[in-house]
Amino acid sequence: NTERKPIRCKAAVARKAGQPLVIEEVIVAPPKAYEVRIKILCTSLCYSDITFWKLKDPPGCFPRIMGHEAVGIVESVGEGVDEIMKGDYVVPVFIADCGECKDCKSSKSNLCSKLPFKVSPWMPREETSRFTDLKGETLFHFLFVSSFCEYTVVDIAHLTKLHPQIPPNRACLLSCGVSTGIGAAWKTANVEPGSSVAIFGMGAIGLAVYYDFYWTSKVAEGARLCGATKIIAVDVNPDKFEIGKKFGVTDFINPKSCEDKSVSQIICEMTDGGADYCFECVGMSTLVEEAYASCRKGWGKTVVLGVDKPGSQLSLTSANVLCSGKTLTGALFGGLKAKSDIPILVKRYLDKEVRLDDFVSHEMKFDEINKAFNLLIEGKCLRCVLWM
Ligand code: CXF
Ligand code: ZN
Repeated sequence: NTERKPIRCKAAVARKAGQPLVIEEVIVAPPKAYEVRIKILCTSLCYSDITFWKLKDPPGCFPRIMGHEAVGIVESVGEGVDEIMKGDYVVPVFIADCGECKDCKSSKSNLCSKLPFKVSPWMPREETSRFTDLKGETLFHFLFVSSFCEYTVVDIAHLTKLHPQIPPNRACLLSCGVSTGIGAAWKTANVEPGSSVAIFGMGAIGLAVYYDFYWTSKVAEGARLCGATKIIAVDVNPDKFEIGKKFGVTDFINPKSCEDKSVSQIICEMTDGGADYCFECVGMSTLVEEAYASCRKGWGKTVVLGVDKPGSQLSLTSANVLCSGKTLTGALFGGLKAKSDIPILVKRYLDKEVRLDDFVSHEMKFDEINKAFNLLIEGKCLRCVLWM
């Protein structure tokens, strides 16, 4: 029995920025108050893992155990934990849902103010690490999840219990990217059937956004679609276009072959004045500006989902903002409230409405994690699931 004892197990440690992860043994401390230690079953890669793994500044966050899309089984619980038990099937999420603060109690926010989101190298509540290497050196956490390890410690506010019927290699997708995309269309934009949507960037997040658009339309029985529906995908990688069609994209724009026109000009022409909803899924400020320019005056809404470098700035003229009547918003986790919305997505998956299967382009063993990193960097992979 490992309960309340340190566990020695295998991890993929990011020792230095941009350097291949090192598979090594580490020590995982038992959970403290309001924490849970979980045995990871599957973890998948999200582009944010790459973004922060590459990042040299701020210094001091390495060696680190990265990974934040995962699913696992509770191995032991700390003091004060009563909502979750040993043996529970759980999904960790990088934002908290404490259920008690003003934000968590409101249906209008998913930004917990008791345990606010930050890119921290520690646990959220008791700001220390639960990981050490075999030499006794501290290993830092990542996004309050750190799933590139056989065991990890997660705060209860960051865990959602799952229906046991969803398989682990699908459930892990709900931990970040796919939920973010679906949530952005469903909760943040509230896309109506018949609207036009432009999606900038076609990683897993982009595909989830437009997939959700189809899903919304399907629920409305397509009766109100009236043929005005457009789902425009913008991406510089033409390989993504074929995949996009599988998910229902109606039009493609490759910015590299636009010649004398800008992407926003083309979108405004295609949609007779601009798309109803634009989603920036890459994390590039110039693309946010382009997305904002592509949404319709009066009611257009642009949702920022991509993660740009820290400090990256947007440039918009205030006259344009004043006169356009457009909305620009961001959404962490697509505006979803983890504890209440993930179970809804699970039910929709089990009811065969949300087809998570289509997002999994690769599956491999945890030990092959560096191969998975390379696939994602090269844009050859949508979601790669790693089995522990
Ligand atoms: C991101 C969201 C923005 C900050 C870093 C983490 N989430 C997950 O990929
Ligand atoms: Zn992510």
